[in-house]
Amino acid sequence: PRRGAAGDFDALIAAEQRIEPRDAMPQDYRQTLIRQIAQHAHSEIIGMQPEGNWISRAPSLRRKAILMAKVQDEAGHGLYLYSAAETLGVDRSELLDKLHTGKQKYSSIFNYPTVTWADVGAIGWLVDGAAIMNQVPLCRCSYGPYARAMIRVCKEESFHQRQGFEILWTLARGTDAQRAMAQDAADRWWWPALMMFGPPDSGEAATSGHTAQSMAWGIKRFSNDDLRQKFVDMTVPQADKLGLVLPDPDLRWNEERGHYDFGEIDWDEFWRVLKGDGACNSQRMAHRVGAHEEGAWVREAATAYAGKQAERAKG
Ligand code: FAQ
Repeated sequence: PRRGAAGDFDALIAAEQRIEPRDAMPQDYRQTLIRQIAQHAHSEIIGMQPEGNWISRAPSLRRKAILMAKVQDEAGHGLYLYSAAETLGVDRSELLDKLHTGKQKYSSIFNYPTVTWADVGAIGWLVDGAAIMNQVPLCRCSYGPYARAMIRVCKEESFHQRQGFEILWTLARGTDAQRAMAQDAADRWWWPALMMFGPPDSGEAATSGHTAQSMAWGIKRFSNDDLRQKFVDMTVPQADKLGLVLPDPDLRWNEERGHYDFGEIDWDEFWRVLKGDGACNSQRMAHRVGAHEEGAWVREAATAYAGKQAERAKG
């Protein structure tokens, strides 16, 4: 298909070709991408907080160095994603304002507290595990800059997932207290990790409103429930290897479906957390806004420096 003229968009999508920043695109496609990419970027930077909580208390120098590198990776992911969003004609500062005033969201998962060191392991294993399941298909997303950003992000997320698994592996083979700590973390993170995939595809309560259109546009490649099922199927055998029990009495292999069946998710909890009523929502936002305000001088200095460089280049 040709590029650039109105009407080419549908042909490019039908031919499974990438949409690039200068291509014509429907306003709703642009807005959907801005919403999703911004929410994704916000999740990456807010997601630094729960693990950042443990940097000063990591149990060894090696663990501390690994955790610092991981949290720094999340900052990097945020930066690629804000850059990808900017190719759609929005400004990063405008997106941050929307985060800070609650007009844009970040992932529900980061409103849960990290109360023990094992939570750092559970985040790597379950939260990064869910993130990878959701993000690998986004490497084939129809919007070029988002798809390309996802390739590197996914490589780093796989490393994060393994480091989380390794923390829990070590704890699960430690003392009784360490094993109990690992089990407690799995108990608390399992259900919230399943909620990361978003509301169900169908049902009586609120469902995923954006999936059908996003799939037609090649932004999403699988529905929320399909990805959730893939995640359960991948994770149950890993829990067995760790010797941890997932907190769901209804979890069992269904020979006929070729998938694990699992119990009801508490969608009231999910919507409550989205509305701001999770354990850490206000703490996360206060910390983020505070960090942004304290960083004002850095932004001012960088702008002044860039101005001076531009002056010098001129003359
Ligand atoms: N949290 O119609 P759908 C990470 C909202 S991983 C909050 O299904 P959609 C890595 C949704 O926005 C986490 N809100 O929506 C890491 C919509 O709201 P609206 C970030 C949620 O977009 C690990 C409404 O519910 N990953 O950060 C959630 O088609 C460790 C209806 O939902 C991404 O963002 C939720 N969990 O599908 C970092 C991946 N789920 O606008 C640090 C990219 C749904 O109608 C440490 N995003 N909502 O008011 C996506 O793939 C999609 O946006 C979904 C939602 C699948 C999340």
